[in-house]
Amino acid sequence: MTAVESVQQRAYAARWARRAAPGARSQAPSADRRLVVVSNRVSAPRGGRTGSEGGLAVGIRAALEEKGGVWFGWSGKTIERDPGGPSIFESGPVTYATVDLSKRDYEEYYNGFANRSLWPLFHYRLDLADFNRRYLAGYQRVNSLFAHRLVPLLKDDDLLWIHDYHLIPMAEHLRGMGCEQAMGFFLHIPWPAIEVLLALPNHRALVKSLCAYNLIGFQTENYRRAFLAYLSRELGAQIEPDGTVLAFGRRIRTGTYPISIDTADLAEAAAENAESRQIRRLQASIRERELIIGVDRLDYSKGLLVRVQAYEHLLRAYPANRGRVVMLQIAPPSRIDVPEYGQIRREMEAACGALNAAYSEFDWTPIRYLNKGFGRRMLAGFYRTAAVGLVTPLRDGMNLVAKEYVASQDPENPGVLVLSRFAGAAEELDGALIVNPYDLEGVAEAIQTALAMPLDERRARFHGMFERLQTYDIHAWWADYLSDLGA
Ligand code: GDG
Repeated sequence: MTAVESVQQRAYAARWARRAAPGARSQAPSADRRLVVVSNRVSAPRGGRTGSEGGLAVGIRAALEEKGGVWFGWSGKTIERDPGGPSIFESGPVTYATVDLSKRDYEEYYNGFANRSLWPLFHYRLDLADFNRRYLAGYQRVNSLFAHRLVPLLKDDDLLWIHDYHLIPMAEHLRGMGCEQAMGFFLHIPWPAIEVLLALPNHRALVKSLCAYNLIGFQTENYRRAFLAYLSRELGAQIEPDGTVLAFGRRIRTGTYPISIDTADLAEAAAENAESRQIRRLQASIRERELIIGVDRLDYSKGLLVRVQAYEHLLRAYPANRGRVVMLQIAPPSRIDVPEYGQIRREMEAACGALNAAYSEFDWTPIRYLNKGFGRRMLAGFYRTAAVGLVTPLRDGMNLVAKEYVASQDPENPGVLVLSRFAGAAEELDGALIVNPYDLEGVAEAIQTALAMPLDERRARFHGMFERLQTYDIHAWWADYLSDLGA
């Protein structure tokens, strides 16, 4: 273990110990304050839950349903005219407040600065980043619009929790309008190394706007340190040993809060679903073969192409696997109006088509590539059926699929997780086979190791990881964050 790794392990161990202490959650000083969550998309439960919402939405909903409060953000609708006030919808203890976006705002803020400037940059894809100033203007305009629409809904002692890269400047706009509430920000994606961030033309202004928050949360220690390194090197900010920063005349706290999943719920869903009609159909279709599973939004950060290439290498280097393994790659389309996503879609179709053309037999197809999504419970059953979970992002803030795969396993006969070292989850899931996704042969070797791993070792690796996910689940995640924000 390196020095950095051991510091990270100690930080996580302390957090888990804190979480495990009896009554820890109820001591949160934020307990009696109203929670106001702001995220780009709000997933209001009209007509019931779809079962297909992503990790961020599940985490936020878990907090709001337990604590009550307001969830504010974009409705997901675009309109021709300028957007009006928020639409309000109450459901149980949660008030949903959503605004529509004009087509221009959607283009410049969402498709533009968020998904063509910040997303590629923060995932180290400078080759794909477009720093068009029109996008930046749209980003500031929508953050200002959100702030103006939110202010009338706020009370003085609300706790505001703002999520992700779409909304970094939100607090600065709110502060400019006189809001003095405690405001926290959580970054779901990586914080990049200094030299990468410097490529952003407005990096200083963006970091300055982050400093309007009271607490900035990161997924891993690495990202938090990269942020502190920028502050200290580029701005000469003073960093206290506990991670508190003095910058732009403000005192800001930073912390690491690795997002998690509803472990118990998912484990139960996977066990219940193991005998369902669909899972039996899946099992019947693969017969006695071993299943390797990948589940990802169709995004260039997820390392989908290298995964197909590594799988091809497995079939070439270890030909005994031909006819004996099947790979199931589920990749629902994502951000379809952004051109780079059309490109990855075409590349994946070509790569999977070529692989199947080269290796298929009359009674065996090596890869099943599904360009659509499934319900959460069904996914849990898929994970449980798979002997190997293959998660190979080139960069990923956390990666919840890795955690979901582990939580869904049969404890008596668990599968093996093969996980990229560049996923935030790799800092926690030490029972996985950790791989470098750029090393195709290494990934193929790891899959081979996973397929051949004895039951005892699979169990031992699974139990350690499952225990962590039980202790530090999605409830611990939000309770931990809000307790620090309210402190
Ligand atoms: C961002 C960060 C961070 C996927 N396909 C289906 C489906 N999914 C669900 C998965 C998982 C979620 O979507 C994806 O979460 P990830 O964490 O893997 O990735 P991002 O969407 O990129 O999320 C990431 C996360 O925020 C949370 O902080 O971990 O690093 O990039 O829950 O299961 N769900 C259903 N059907 C599908 O076909 N129901």
